[in-house]
Amino acid sequence: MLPRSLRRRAAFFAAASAVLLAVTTAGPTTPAAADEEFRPQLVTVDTPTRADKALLQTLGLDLTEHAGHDYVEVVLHTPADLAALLGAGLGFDVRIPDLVARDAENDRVNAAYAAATTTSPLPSGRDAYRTLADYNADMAALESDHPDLVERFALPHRSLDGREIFGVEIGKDVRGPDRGLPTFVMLGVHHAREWPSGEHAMEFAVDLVENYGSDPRITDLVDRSRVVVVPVVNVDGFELSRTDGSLVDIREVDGGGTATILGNPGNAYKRKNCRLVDGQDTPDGTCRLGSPTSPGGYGTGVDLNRNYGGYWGGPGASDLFADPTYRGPAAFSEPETQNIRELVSGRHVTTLITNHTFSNLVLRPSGVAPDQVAPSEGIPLGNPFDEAALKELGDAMAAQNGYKSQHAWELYDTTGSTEDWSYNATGGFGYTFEIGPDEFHPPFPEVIDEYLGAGPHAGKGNREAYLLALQNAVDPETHSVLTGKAPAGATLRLEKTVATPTWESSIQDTLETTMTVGPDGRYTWHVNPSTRPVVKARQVETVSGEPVAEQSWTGTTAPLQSTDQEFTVDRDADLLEITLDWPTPDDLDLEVYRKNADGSLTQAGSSGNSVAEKERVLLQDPAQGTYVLRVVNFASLTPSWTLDAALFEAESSTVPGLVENWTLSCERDGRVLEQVPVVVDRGQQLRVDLKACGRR
Ligand code: 0X9
Ligand code: ZN
Repeated sequence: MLPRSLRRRAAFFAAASAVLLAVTTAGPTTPAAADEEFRPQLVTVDTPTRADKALLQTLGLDLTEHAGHDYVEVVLHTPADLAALLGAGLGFDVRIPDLVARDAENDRVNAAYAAATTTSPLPSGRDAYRTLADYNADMAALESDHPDLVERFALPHRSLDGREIFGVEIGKDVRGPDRGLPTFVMLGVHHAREWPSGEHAMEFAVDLVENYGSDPRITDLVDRSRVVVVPVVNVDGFELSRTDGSLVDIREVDGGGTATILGNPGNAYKRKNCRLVDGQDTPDGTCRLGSPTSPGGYGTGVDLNRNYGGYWGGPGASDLFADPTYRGPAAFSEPETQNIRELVSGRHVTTLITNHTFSNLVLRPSGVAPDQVAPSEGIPLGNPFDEAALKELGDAMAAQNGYKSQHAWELYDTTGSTEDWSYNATGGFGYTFEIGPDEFHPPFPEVIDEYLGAGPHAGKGNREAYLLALQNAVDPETHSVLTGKAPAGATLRLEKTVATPTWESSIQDTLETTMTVGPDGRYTWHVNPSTRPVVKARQVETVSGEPVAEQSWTGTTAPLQSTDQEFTVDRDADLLEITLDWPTPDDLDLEVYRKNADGSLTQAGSSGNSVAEKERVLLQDPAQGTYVLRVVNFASLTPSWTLDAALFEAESSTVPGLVENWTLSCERDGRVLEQVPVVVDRGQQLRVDLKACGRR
């Protein structure tokens, strides 16, 4: 998704041009002439409050499901739609000024590229987006061409519309017994319209398989791991978006009628899954028909990236079925998320990447800011226990693809996302990649550039970022290792049943994995730590009392201008809080920089809330020195403001944590012969000999 500051930078200009258009249509221009100039367009409407959203819903506009807590993307079909939006007084910016032209242009570029290309530089050589059938055929071919290295498998649950969902497992002697190697999981297309997310997952699978045996680095990584790729998690939604997706301007077909261009038949921008009626099963094969109240399927469905268990039901996820971020009636209510839950619960997934589009981001947990309190826990969330290591890998991957590495919550709040569950439940590292700068499914050549890297990132790109993730997955320093003696051929089982916090209560997760002891009577098992990070001792910072230093300014800043103030931090403090306030429902932003010795500036923080929300930047442990506080006016007409900088001392307290154990069992001929509790930390190697298991 588009970063907010960018959206709103566009907002000022868009609002200005919209006003111009309104003036033109009110003048001598005939309505017919105005209609000719108008093109169906996608706009982003600012809806910072529930009241704004409610107001927007009364206007009879075609709301798409691309929305967040403070905005909704809306298709404007006619000048009357635009007038309705202007009349309501909601701020908005134009995202795609001519949707039909944009889609036709993408089709044209894709067709031209495919026609001019025999094989692309991608590992598969493909020159066009896959369909669902292409994915399934490619996975089947990968398996039949490399039967010792690739196993295609169906996930346990069919999709709502009745489709099988496939993945591939890649590993040396992949059909042989499980020998306790760590698993790397790569996912794509949770959101139907995000086609590049599946392409990159599939290309990575092909890349590993095609280069196994010839590229020493890839050979080593594959020998030391099992790689599981599920390129299309939301098969139903993807099939609709991919094959029923051409935007057709129905007004040209039905002589200027009222049919919506996206509603019939275009599912190009579908996001969610194929739940048609909340809480009811979707009869197989009916999704394409959609629901009469939801042309094209925009309103219906569960957002799979809000349906996982990690803090499910909290901020950044809607409880309204028609909303784009509908979380579902319960955590893991959908077969598509159950599939991934079972996959991750049945292996030691030490690193996971879930791909999305767009915004060029590498996102790491958590989905909610550290000062928020989940009612289920009653204390601030804090940073993830492994923040330093999560950041290190996130930054390293972002250096390959040129994306921005950040906490997921810095984009916007989310709960119930894939890695917020997988990390909380298992401790395995998880990341969301937001591929590409500005479109859900851009022209195909962009998909190639993002995978292989272009410009300064040529030869790196997501390919190299994924290889770093796989390297992390096999690195014993980032997980735990159990070794020891056990009878050859015995089955070892590691099990743990835990309560994973949702926002208001918890769900029960059972993690259960097995491996088979090799013929030499020794085993090495790469596992996730026994204690989950979410229950480890937590460092909580609370600000006590009055600021130890404070300074205030007032001023005015003209539209599109900015004003700088300097503030010096002259002592050790725990927190620097900078707030910006203004009297009207306008839009100012705040940027904070550190002033370097040579006078240059390094950004230390920024706050770009939507219209009517005030701005606040918090810097933890601010270094001493001079800071430049910049008030930026994007769209305010009455630009007077108050700026305040305050330095605080905080009290740090440790909330005690839990120690959890795995239960390790040794089984022969289906009988449990030995069972021991095992406590093992991240980075630790523990020897557990299972001697009793060998006795008759
Ligand atoms: O909103 C989402 O689900 C993701 N963006 S998208 O445009 N692909 O829909 C971002 C999710 C970020 N949050 C976490 N990964 N926790
Ligand atoms: Zn997405």
